[in-house]
Amino acid sequence: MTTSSDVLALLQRPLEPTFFPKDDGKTVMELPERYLSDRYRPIGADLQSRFGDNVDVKIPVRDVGIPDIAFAEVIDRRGAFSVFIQKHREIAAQLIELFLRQPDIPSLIGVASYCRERLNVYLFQYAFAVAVQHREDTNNVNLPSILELFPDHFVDPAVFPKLREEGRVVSQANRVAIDIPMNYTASDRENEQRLAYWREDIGVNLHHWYWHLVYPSAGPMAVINKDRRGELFFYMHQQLIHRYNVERFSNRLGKAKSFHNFREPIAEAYFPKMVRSADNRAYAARPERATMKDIDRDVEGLKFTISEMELWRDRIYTAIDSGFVVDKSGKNIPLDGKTGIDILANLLEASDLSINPAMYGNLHISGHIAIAYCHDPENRYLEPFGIMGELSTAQRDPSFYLWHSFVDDVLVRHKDLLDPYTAADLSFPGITVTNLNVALNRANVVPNVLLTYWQRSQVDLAAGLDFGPKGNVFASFTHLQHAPFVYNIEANNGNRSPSRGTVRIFMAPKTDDRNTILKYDEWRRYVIELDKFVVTLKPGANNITRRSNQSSVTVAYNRTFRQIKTEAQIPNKSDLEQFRFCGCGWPEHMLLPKGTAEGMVFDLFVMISNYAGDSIGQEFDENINCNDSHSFCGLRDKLYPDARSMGFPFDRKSPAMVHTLQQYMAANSNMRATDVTIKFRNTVIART
Ligand code: CUO
Repeated sequence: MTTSSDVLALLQRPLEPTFFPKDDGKTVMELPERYLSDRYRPIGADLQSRFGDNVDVKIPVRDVGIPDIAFAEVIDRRGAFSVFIQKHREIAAQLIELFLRQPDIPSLIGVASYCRERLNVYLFQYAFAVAVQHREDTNNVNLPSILELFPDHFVDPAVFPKLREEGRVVSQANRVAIDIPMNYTASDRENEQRLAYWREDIGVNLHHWYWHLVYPSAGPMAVINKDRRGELFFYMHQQLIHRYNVERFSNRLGKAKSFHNFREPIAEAYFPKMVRSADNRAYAARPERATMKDIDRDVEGLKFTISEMELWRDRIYTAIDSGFVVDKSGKNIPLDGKTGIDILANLLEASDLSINPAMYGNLHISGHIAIAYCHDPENRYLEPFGIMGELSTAQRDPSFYLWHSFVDDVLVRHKDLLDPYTAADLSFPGITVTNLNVALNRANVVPNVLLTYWQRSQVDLAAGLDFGPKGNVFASFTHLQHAPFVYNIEANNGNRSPSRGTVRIFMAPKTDDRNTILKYDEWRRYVIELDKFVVTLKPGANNITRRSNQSSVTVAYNRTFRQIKTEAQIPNKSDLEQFRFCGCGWPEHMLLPKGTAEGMVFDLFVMISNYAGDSIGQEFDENINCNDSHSFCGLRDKLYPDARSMGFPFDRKSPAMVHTLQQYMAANSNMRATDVTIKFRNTVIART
């Protein structure tokens, strides 16, 4: 096990040279002279004495020889990097492999130090973080948040000069937080701007980045071949789309259109106003009605046509409609109700697990790429990719939701061909949910009314300000928040012995943006998961209470926004555990949709399913080791902790005679729903 300070030192201030003092000047990495870059090697002795004195900790870096990293040096050190670009993805995979191969920590630090001085800054940070996340001997490392490494990917760049000024001019005790404005990408003339608070939320984008870091699409098999990976790609992104559409209804906007006609102009513009800090170049903007074009860019090795994308799309439709895919050897592989979605999602994404890339291509990633380069498909203007080309920024752009609605529609086409669940799948003999309500976590409240509002929070961005000030500099930002609440579920167990079951809690709006009642089959496409947990019901009456912040979907605020901290800064060991690499999970502050000022009505649905059908024969404690966000992120090094298909029971069509949720629930006493109103109060409350 590492002490982690060496690993952390490599993950701070990515644009500063490795020998430059870290931890506010207290730590210095002592590099073998031949590891210094060409610029600094001739003046190595001078640098070591300038920066090596007056520090508390010197970390000697082992000379492990000169690793062959020519394969990775082809990406410009300060240029753009994205795992959506196949060439970049392959290079990252090779680099991850190199880091994983190192027999011990000193060798890892040695090789990584050499790479850090020479390789693309984003590539290095990504590959090193994936390796640290997946190595046994580094799994105690509390990785810094990507927000603090690359704040340029997450916040308005206009704040950086102000943060630098505050940090340089004002002493630590007198510094004030610099405000990141809420609305800076468009005015209210643009309807899509009503959703900017959601798309540009820092936590939402961090979650997406972490999810793909935990579930890379390329790399060594040990890293990518995780239990039900494809299915989780489908389900997590489907939930993003459901949540986004529900949020649109809250803001009186219709659902995002599915982008299935690749020749159609993209109605929505997006002007990101973001700047890559590595080279100070702006991300390209996309005007209204831009179209995807054939991509032919030598520099990234990208070459494909829209016709090819159409061909892949149509082959995937054919596979779904005929119920099987064709593997590399020409064999038909059936798409059954259990593994079909996993196979399809992996080939549509496409991850390295695709069953036949030659046949089904690389559809989802090509969509990201074609949109991201629609301003410069042939590199005529030497422009790098736009906002859709990168995991940490893609969700800011309205086009993300058009594209992923298409991806979701394709996969739902398969789901809709499966037989409805049987009575045996859905029922839980002897179990009746007799009552259900939610209430705010405070005295004298009206049940089934939930509350949302704006909250102002702060985050320390000092660690990401390369060559920036010492100490902390805080930025404040405003985000959606909800008042904490509690679910109260009463269930009767008519059996003679205790029964184990899984409580599944979902919510979906009763009406769309125009106040039209949603029929059951549409309603199903807006269901958002709120929580899932296992209970044991004793014979007779049971009262189950569950707090909203225990959700299996979310991670707590301090985990989404955790700061770089070393063991020395966190004396309490259990706190350190908390700060481990657990960034994956929907941000807690976004658990609920915004609702409306007058109150928006939702169906809150609860089902207690029979554990006999849920169990995968693996126990886990949801309260330890980042296990609490398993719905979207699974469990580290374990099986996905639910045998049912993800999204159960709403992932499949119901029998044709079902038109309402009430009809759907009628035969199942283990289900219950209640109306819940979400009221939005347009006030800003500071986080205490
Ligand atoms: Cu996460 Cu397209 O897969 O953005």
